[in-house]
Amino acid sequence: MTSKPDTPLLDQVKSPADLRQLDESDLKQLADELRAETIDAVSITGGHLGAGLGVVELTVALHYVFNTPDDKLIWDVGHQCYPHKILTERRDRIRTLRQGDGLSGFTKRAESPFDPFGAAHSSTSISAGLGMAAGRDLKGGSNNVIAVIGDGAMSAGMAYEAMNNAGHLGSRLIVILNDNDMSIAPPVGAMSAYLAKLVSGPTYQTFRDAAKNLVKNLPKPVFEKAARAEEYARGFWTGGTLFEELGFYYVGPVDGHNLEHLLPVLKNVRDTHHGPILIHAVTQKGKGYAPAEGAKDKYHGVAKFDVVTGKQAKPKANAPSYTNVFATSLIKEAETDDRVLAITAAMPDGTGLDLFGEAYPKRTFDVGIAEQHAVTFAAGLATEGFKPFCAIYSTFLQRAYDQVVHDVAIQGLPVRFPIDRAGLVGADGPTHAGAFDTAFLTCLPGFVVMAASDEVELRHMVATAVAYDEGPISFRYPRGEGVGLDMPERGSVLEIGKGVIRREGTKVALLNFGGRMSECLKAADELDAAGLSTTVADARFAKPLDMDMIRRLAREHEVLVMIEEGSAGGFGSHVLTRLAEEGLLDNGLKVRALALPDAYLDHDKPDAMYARAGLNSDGILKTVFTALGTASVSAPQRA
Ligand SMILES: Cc1ncc(C[n+]2csc(CCOP(=O)(O)OP(=O)(O)O)c2C)c(N)n1
Repeated sequence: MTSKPDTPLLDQVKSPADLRQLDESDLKQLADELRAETIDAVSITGGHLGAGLGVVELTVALHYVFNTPDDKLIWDVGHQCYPHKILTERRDRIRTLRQGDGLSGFTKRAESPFDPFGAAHSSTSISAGLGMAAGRDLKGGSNNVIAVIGDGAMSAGMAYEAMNNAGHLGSRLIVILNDNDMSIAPPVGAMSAYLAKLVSGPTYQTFRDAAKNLVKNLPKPVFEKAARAEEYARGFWTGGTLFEELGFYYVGPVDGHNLEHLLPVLKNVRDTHHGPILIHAVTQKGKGYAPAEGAKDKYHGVAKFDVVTGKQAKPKANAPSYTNVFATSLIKEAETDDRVLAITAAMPDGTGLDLFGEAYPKRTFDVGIAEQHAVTFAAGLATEGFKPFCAIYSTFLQRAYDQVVHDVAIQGLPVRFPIDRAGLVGADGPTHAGAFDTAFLTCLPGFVVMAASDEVELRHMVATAVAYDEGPISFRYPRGEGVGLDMPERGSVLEIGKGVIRREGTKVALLNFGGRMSECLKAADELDAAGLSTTVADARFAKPLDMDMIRRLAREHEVLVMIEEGSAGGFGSHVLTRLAEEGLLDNGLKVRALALPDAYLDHDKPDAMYARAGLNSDGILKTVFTALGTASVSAPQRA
């Protein structure tokens, strides 16, 4: 394709098929335009920026060399895929990223054939890719499968499980290790140090390429012998790599921003027929945009921003975030109890444990993206008499469920689980929703399960978790800021399994578990105004349940509604079971359980998502009126 003068090349590229018509010499310009387009789009939508900027050249090179979507390209986590989306028929919608009805901020199968695998949680790409490669082999296919995985994602066990299996299966699979020496925070651990060593080693790639080209031209028997010698030389020169020990052919390190280096390497790999191959590409997070390159987190996740200055439009908060309240509460508790420890799985900023780490560096452990290990590591600390707070977002705790059950709960070990991002989280969508923790923890014998209904309650729950040493205990709290209450200096220890009545009424009882309390209070105001005297109770505990309080609510009201920002099978389900067991449903009590719907809700503004889920004051009112059979009477009063 010849480029029209003054027309951006990007305008000529709707899909990778167009890209492949360009001359190789045009690709640098295309990459520059793609980078500018990515920056401009994210300045409008907010979202993940640094990771995408680091893979612009890689994205161009991969789609140029490989025949996507027949060749399968899998992005680990998927947060770096915005340039990929722009090149794969989605440029016209790129400014809808992460908005309601817009493009997802991650790869998503339903969105495009160019996204062969959905992601958002890390370290799945090699497993998924190997499955695709094995499936292809069974079908007698010949397409390529390429998994791009970051050095941060490479800290999770799953990546090694996959490589171990790949080395054994021997299927043709291309893994690109995108090594930018960053996770969200600087990477931790021996693997990160090992990669740094590989990168800083001699530029043996040149030596090796030369050796390889040489041996290829030899007659077959001599070639075979020399190839073995080349393998030997490689090991001799580099000391071998861990990847080679696992059965991968290791290529690299290569400069992931230099198309002149990348293209020949990718073509070579495409045209040779090895089993599993790992290309070690070295990139820079935030590359090509000065404010990102200079930022501590390399602009991992950003709000809307000004492209010229890089200044982000963070709205002014009216109250401290729940995350901040958790961190400051734990710091306070740790002052008087030196057994309090904190553990994060590569999320020091997100969990607030960066603050705890500043106050108590020796009592803080960042274990890398390794939630399973984090939980069992915490269990080990608990056996030594410590009080580990294993702070993992609701969605990422899913990955460590067997560790929670087998290593913590069955042994009754007092590990504390602060569970941030409970409920719907907005722009990150269904993969990040904190939907299931209440359901998957309340079914475990001996677990204490709490949820904070506001930031003061959270402070109390931190104090309660410090004091509770009899077994595992969790407390969940939502994303975002609290409701703006005056905070006590220290939290009070709550009585285990006791709720609290927030306001007394006579006809309707709203029994809330967690962050929907302000919506309950709003609904109660409206119900009172409609002549329906309403009680609002804060359950505090989903396990053990406060059956004294629940019995009272059931006996003294006509309607009882349970509300929680979690899936069915959680708090409301347990209350219903107990009410049924005790015969409290036999006397005409109208009971409803409001939870998240049985669906994966697409990304949107949190309020819009909660409205869709029926978990706002309107939803509560509708439920009460429907239960009473008075929906048509109340509607005009509310308008
Ligand atoms: C299981 C899991 N834990 C935590 C996260 C949060 N997270 C998203 S991206 C990221 C860092 C990934 O680092 P890396 O793989 O090096 O990619 P980079 O952003 O540097 O390109 C983390 C910790 C996640 N997505 N999945």
